[in-house]
Amino acid sequence: MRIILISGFLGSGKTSLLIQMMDYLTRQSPSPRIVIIENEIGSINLDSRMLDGKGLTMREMLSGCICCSLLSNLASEITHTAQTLAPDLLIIEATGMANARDVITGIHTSVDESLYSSVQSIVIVDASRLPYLLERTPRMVSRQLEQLDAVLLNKTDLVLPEELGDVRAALREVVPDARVIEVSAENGVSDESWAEALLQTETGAE
Ligand SMILES: Nc1nc2c(ncn2[C@@H]2O[C@H](COP(=O)(O)OP(=O)(O)OP(=O)(O)O)[C@@H](O)[C@H]2O)c(=O)[nH]1
Ligand SMILES: [Mg+2]
Repeated sequence: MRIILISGFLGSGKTSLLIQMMDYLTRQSPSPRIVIIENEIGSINLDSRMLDGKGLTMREMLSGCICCSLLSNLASEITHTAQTLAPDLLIIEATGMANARDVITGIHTSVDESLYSSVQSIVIVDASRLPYLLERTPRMVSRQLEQLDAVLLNKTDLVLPEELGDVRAALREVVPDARVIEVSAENGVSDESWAEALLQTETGAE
């Protein structure tokens, strides 16, 4: 079982992108065995009816944040999912509060490593708000970008082409070596972008 963690600021587009990722994955393999853990009550909700019949199962953890109060529940949920459903892929959408590093450290320390093959971290960044957030809460931004395999720089449709270079450069200052993929959930994400975002690399425990 491979695990993908999707995190990023409140409203950055996690659920919108997750829905499109499901569409991509179901086109790649017609009945993928995927379980989604939603730790979100967001503006766009994943409707379990959208997932029925596609080999997708959703589990919700809505009473707190998986990076802190629900971290041990997350570990039990992952363990239970692996032992009962044994999907090929487990995707976790974290709350806007969560730092990928905390969640991943929790998984590495509390879930038996024989139950999963890798943990990938994809962080969603809202391109239209990044300059503001970097000015107001730079430490929070860098905390959120601490442990990742790819950044999806989303909402590029809201940024003027002449301003996108500055946003890109500002992001690069925080994560110089990260794999950054520029996307817009609004305009649709290309298969090439998904292939690049989902390239298998593993985020190790630190
Ligand atoms: N213009 C534009 N709007 C977007 C894009 N992606 C998401 N949105 C909008 O941004 C809002 C938040 O999107 P969500 O997908 O719910 O974001 P989220 O990160 O899951 O939000 P929370 O779960 O509340 O943290 C919605 O109104 C989306 O329609 C994008 O690429 N461009
Ligand atoms: Mg959401």
